[in-house]
This record gives sequence, C-alpha cells and structure tokens, in this order.
Amino acid sequence: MTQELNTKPASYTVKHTEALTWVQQVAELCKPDNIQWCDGSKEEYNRLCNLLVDNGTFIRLNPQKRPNSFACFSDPSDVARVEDRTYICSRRKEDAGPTNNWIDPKQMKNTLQGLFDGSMQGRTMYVIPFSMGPIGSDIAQVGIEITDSAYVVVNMHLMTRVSSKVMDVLGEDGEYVKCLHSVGAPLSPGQQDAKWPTNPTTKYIVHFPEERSIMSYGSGYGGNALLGKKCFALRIASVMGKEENWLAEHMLLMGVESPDGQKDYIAAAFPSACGKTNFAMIIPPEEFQGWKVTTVGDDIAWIKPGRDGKLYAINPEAGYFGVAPGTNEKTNPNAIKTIAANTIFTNVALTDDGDVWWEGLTKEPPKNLTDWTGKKWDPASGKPAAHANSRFTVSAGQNPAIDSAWENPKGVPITAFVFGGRRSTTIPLVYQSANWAFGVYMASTMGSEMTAAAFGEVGKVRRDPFAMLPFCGYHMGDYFNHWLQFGRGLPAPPRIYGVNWFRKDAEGKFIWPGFGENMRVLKWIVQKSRGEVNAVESPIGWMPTYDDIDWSGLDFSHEQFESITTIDREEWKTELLQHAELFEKMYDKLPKEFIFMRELLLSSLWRSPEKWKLEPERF
Ligand code: TSX
Ligand code: MN
Repeated sequence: MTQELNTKPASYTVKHTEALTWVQQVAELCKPDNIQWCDGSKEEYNRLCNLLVDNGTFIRLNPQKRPNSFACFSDPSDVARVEDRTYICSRRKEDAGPTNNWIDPKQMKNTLQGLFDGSMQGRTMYVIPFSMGPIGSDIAQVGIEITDSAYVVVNMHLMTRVSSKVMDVLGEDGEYVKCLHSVGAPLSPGQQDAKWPTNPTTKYIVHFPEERSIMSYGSGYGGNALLGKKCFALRIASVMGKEENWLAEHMLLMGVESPDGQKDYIAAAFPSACGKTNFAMIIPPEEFQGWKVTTVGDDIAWIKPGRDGKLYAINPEAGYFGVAPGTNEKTNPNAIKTIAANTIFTNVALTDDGDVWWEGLTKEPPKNLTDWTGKKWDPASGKPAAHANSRFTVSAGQNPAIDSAWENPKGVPITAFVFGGRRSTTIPLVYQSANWAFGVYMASTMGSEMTAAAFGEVGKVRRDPFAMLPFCGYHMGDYFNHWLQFGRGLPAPPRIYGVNWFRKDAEGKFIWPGFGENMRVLKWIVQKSRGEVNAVESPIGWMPTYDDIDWSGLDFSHEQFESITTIDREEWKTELLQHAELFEKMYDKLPKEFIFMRELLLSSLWRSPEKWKLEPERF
C-alpha cells in the first residue's frame, strides 16, 4: 500500500535520507490515501485554496471587495490554543517546570502512537519543508511539518517560508525540527468529510524538547496546528536558545527612525490583549514630522549576540496571524491596509456582499450579517458576530510599514527591550530599569489585569513573565537564569523599559490616549537610549519628567501626566507581596538575585514619599 504513495517529491530531490525515512514511517503509521510534498509555489497555494473552496471549507470573498481572499469557519470546539492539552515532555519533569504540563515522554509517545495510527485514513498527507527566518540565515532554523490539513498548508505558506530550497539547506544530514500534525478525524471509505475536521474529544499539543520534535493531534486551529509558530518558534526554540546562548522571545520587533536618519530597533513583549500588533504597526502623530516606525515582526523574535557584541534579531515568521476584533482604521490603519487582499479570515462574520466584518471594524454593524457559526446574525442576541479569537492570516510583506531589513539574514541590531502589561494602577506609563538585572526582574514579574471572566477573576493581576508563561519550553526559573547569564556576556546590553498604556482614573476611564500617541513614549525610549534626553531617578528606575516628553499636538496636562506616573507606596507594597507569591511557585530554580532585588525595591520605596511624584519644580 505505502509503496504506491509518493515517498519522494516528484518536482525536487531530497538528499536527506533520515528525513525520507521519517516521512515514510509517519505514512506507515497514519495510513493516508496520498502523500503530497509541498514546494511553496504560488501554483500550490492557489490549487489548495481552490480545493478548500470545492470542499466547502473556504468561501471565496467578493473579488471587488477583497481580492484573492477567503473566509472559513472552524468547528465550535476548535477555536483557540488548548493550554490544558499542551505538554512539554522532557525526560526529567523538573526540566519542564511547575508551569508546564508534563508526562513521561515514553508514555506520551505510546499514547500518541495509538492516536496517530490510521489517523489520516481517507486524507492526503502533506509534507511541508519550511524555514523559520530568511532561508539560509545563521539565526534561522528549518522544520518539516507533516499534516493532513490543506488549511494548515495554505496558512503555513503565508506564515513561514515554505520552499523546496529548504531541503537544499538541509543537505544530506542537516538538523530540522520534526512537526507532526493530524486533525484526528480519519475518514472511512465513502464517508462525507466535515468542512472543519477536528477531534472534538481528544486534543494533544506535545513537545519533545530533547529530540526537537512536536506532535499535535485533534485540532486544526492556529497555534495548535501551524506548528512553526508557538510550538517551534517559541517552545522548542527557547530550549535551543538556552543551550546555544541565544533568545527565542514572544516579542514584536520595530524600527524607529528619527528625522536625522538615525534608526534604532526595539523588541517588545506584551501579554495577550495589550494590542501588540497595533503597537508593532504604530503610525506617529502628524506633529512627529520625520519620525518613522517600521515593522520587522509582530509576535516572535529570535535574538543572537553578534561578533560586535550587539544583539541581532530576526522575525522567524513570514506573516501575521492576527486577532481581527478591535482592528480598525483608527486602532491600526496599517493592519487594515495589510489585509485588503490575499488574506485568509478564520471565524469572522460575513457581509451580504461577500466581505468580512468583526466587532470593532466599524461603529455600526452592517445589516444582514452571517455570524461565524453560519447563522443569520441577530444584533439583539448579545452574541458577537465574529468569534472573539477570530483571525486574519496574511503575508507580512503586504504591511505598508514593513521594515526594509525585515528579511535581512543578519537580523537587526536591538537598542532596547520594552515590557508592557495591562494595569489600571501601580505601574507607571514608562520607566527604565536601573540595569539589566533589574530589567530581568521587572520582566519576570510583569502581568496583566484580567478583562474577560473566561480568564479568571476580572481585575486580578495575572502574572505572565516576559509574556512567555504559555510559551517557554522549559522551567521558568531556568529561563530567568538564562536571561541573567545572557546579559553578563554582553559588553553593552540593550536598555530595558517598562510601559503601561492602561492606567485608569477614579471613574474607571483610561487616562492615556494610547494607540498612535504611544509614539511620544517610544520617542523618549529611543532618545533616552541614545543619551539625547533627560530622566529622573524614581524608586523603581529612571522616568521622564513632563518636559522630557514631546507633547506637540496633544492636550495632556501636568495633572494627567502625574496621575499616570505617580508611584504609590501602598500599591507597591501589595505589588511586591504578589512578586513573592509568584516566586514561591518556582522557588526551586529562582535566581538568588531576585530575592535581593525585591528587598532593594522595598527599601527604595520606604525612603521615598508615600506618593512619589515627579516634583512640580522639575516640570
Ligand atoms: O492596542 C492598543 N494600544 C496599543 C496601540 C498602539 N489598545 C487596544 C488594546 C486591546 C487589544 C489600547 N487600548 C491602547 C493602546 O495603546 N490603549 C487602550 C485604552 C484606550 C481605549 C480607548 C481610548 C483610549 C484608551 N479612547 C477612545 O476610545 C476615544
Ligand atoms: Mn503571540
């Protein structure tokens, strides 16, 4: 039976015998009807999109409104990453740490062997050679994803660099990450396929960090299925980075150019629901003539020290898998332009003229919407028309603000790291850590206030160190130590800043206008890093005074500024108590420095006023 399958690609040669053997073994286990080796060509993309249209999985959108674009709708049981079904199967449990699910790798392999046996019956098995990062870059890595989902293939085309050239890079014995994926819905002969095949009861997203492999079963959605993204570029790559002295981070990358032509690159980490993609594509206010912001990446950064001692970063991805709701002409004009064509939409609503819509795209919803479950949408129902986690998939090259160096194999040099969270109190608009170690402490204790009941008690701070809690492939304590150790090796480490766009007033209203106005903060960060602007010492680090920020074109008073920069001793005592609580969870591997830094922060708060303010005479 398997002899009849294409155990080799027809259109290119694979010299890597081990990879050929692996593909053959997977085929023998999963028992697909066919094997197709992907080459990443436009022809392949179009052919599979047409196939998905014929299957009923894709709806071709109105070419006048949204050229070469498609909408599709997942099974309601398959709408997001499944963290409770995500495992780090390191040989030793203590290497996965207390914040990851762990099962003994031998036992897990056994379970998965049973699930994958025959899982692709009635389906085509696709073999996708892909590069994370520009093909051939020293910072890039290669993967091969085997999947029984054509949806995954076309999304991988947009999100990674799928190409037969990747097999040339691999040569006879190059290293690659094995990514095996099945939707877990085999078809018996003659059985009608679902529009969105999935396994409604059994899902597993499994990482074997020592053998650099990933096995994903039962889901066809996003990070569960597009294995180059969270599974490879973060969970597996973070383990590689620890062993090889580099960083795989949940960070956007942006270029900031001042009117004199000087350009700096910033890497920034935010937990979910902070508008990371919006910040990555920010457009400066009109008054900031000559300041340009460009996007290198919106989600993941791989960072390596260069021979000159600077840090160089690439975006390992080639596209954006962005949250649709809330994206509009005001919050993110560049994203709106990016997705004008050649885009795949998943779980958005449909208009009656063959276009897409989601909550927040326009103030008023258009009439006659079809919601993401395929039903006529009733605005009075109280249910959203688009799923809250609905997405667009699109090539990064379509972003009008794409950075000219975004595909430079050398990467871009990092001037500063920025860490943000969604906090209604306590954390000021912006501050700079005194040094690398305090920056690592600050990033390790960052967090966001819960906005949706689905994620826990509303208003409670959920700690998400480095925005990496769901994405680190090893023990978070080891991760903090890796960051500290990494910094010790740098002659001039990037500066580290904290930001918070989300402080609220007594009425519960946001004080800071956010969005494009965040450029004022970004300008201070860049200029502070260059030594071009002043700051004062606060109990938690360096902060700008009112006059250090460029206010041209914005009506924002001294009092308003004070209300988002005050450091309240009582709030900070609570904050530091919560840090201690967080540290207890990973005490066995916590850096000893953290205990001292917490004490130092406490003592600096005690010697400062109860409410530390930027003094009026400094304004
Ligand atoms: O993305 C956001 N950013 C970063 C933009 C570069 N959002 C959306 C967050 C949810 C994904 C923000 N929301 C930001 C922000 O800076 N700030 C806020 C809070 C806010 C919301 C609305 C207004 C002001 C602040 N003003 C009006 O609606 C008029
Ligand atoms: Mn992300």
